[in-house]
Amino acid sequence: MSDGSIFTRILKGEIPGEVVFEGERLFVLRDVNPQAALHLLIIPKREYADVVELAADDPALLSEVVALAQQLADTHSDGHFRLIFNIGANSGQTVPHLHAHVLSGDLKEANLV
Ligand code: DGP
Repeated sequence: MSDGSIFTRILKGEIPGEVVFEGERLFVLRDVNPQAALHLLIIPKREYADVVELAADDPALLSEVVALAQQLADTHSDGHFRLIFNIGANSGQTVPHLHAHVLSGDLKEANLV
């Protein structure tokens, strides 16, 4: 068993989870507790704690996250989406391995923030 985050362990197949996409530096999981018709998590393989750390270290990878979010929304939904990063436990971050929530579907009435 590795000592990676829960997301890393899913990517390695050590625990169950649906890996929707795997690229060189990013992978995508379907959220286990979906808050919208489409709820995916974009996750850098490198275990950044949060998006502030990523933006400081590798802004190009942050741009890749945004572009991938659009691609996923185009492919799996209507191209419209919310991109949410929780930063810190008091914001609701429960997994300290950076992940971008991609939420899509009919979100107008959804109280997600
Ligand atoms: P956050 O609150 O921003 O840290 O979001 C963590 C998300 O991770 C939350 O929406 C649920 C999801 N999650 C937690 N554990 C698992 C898991 O084991 N598998 C999958 N697919 N998602 C998980």
